[in-house]
Order: sequence, then structure tokens, then C-alpha cells
Amino acid sequence: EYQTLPGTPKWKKTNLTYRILSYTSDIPRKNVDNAIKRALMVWSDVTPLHFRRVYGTQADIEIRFARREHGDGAPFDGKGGTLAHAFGPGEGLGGDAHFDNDEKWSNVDKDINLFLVAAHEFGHSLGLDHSNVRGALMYPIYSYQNPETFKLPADDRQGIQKKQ
Ligand code: TQI
Ligand code: CA
Ligand code: ZN
Ligand code: ZN
Repeated sequence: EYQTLPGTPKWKKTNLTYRILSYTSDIPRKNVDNAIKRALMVWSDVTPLHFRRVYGTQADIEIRFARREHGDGAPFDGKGGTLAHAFGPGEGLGGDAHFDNDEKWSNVDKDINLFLVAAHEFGHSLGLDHSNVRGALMYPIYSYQNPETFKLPADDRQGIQKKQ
């Protein structure tokens, strides 16, 4: 069963903005942009939410690749261990998603698939915590699925829909 983050935080608007502030050099920028866009679509497809990319201005969901200490008191840990983290709905760091730049990112079934991890992180950005349903996107164990044929599991869909 899905869980919501402590306090069940929610966005109080349906039009959310996102901004990509830094990149990994493992894959071309275009592929990063695309993986992020499709990971957000996983959620906008099943909710009233809309995501719009902005440039050079603050966004609700700020996306960064960073390593070690990166200014939020939750340092990354080098290659392995934590891959990424995200903050639940709210002001400031709220909604933001950070990816560990010491990981090897990819857009295929090799290393760490950016689309799958981003889709999971955006679940947190929207207020979902981990699910105990094996196979759910919010289940806390990484398992590769083909991004081309990815379909949001029912448990995650129920979680995000009951929250809105
Ligand atoms: N990062 C953890 C995660 O996103 C960080 C975390 C733990 C967290 N508990 C949280 C974030 C509660 C928000 C709320 O789950 S991770 C996976 C998975 C990670 C793990 O690097 O361990 C994925 C990132 F599910 F595969 F284990 C992405 Cl998909
Ligand atoms: Ca790490
Ligand atoms: Zn961070
Ligand atoms: Zn998680």
C-alpha cells in the first residue's frame, strides 16, 4: 500500500513549474531533458497537474545534479548508496529533486536509469512516500523497467489520485 509523506503535504495549485539547473555529463543534455519531461508526464497523465519548464527563474521543482555536500544539509555519498533525493511539496527546497553526480546515469538498461529514478523522485516531490507493494514505482528498491513501455502501477496511481 502507498504512503504519503508525514503531514500529507500537497501542492495548492495544479500548474507547477520546473527548472533544470545542472546536468550529468554521462548522457547528452537532450536525453536528460527528455527523461525529466517523461518522468513528470508519468504523474501529469493521471492527475490534474501540469508541468511547465522555466529558464532562469525560480521554479516549484528545481532539479540539480550535484555531488557530496550541495547546500541542503543532506550530502550525497559518492558512487553507490544514495542515488537521488527529493523534498515533498512546499516552499523553498519543497518539491526539489537532486541527483548524485557521482553515479553513472544512463537512458538504457545499464548503470542507473535516469527516467526511472526521476519518476520515483517526482513521486516524493508530489507528496508520496514509499509503498510496500513490490513492483510499485514508490517501492524502495530499484528495479529496471523499459522506459518506452513504462506504465504507472495501480498502487502509485491510487496514491497520487487520493491525495489530490
Ligand atoms: N534515495 C532515497 C529515495 O528517494 C532517499 C529517501 C529515502 C527519501 N527515504 C525517503 C526521499 C523519503 C524522500 C522521502 O527513496 S535513493 C530508489 C529505489 C533512491 C532509491 O537514492 O535511495 C529510487 C532513489 F526506489 F529504487 F530504491 C530512487 Cl527509484
Ligand atoms: Ca551515491
Ligand atoms: Zn540535495
Ligand atoms: Zn524514495
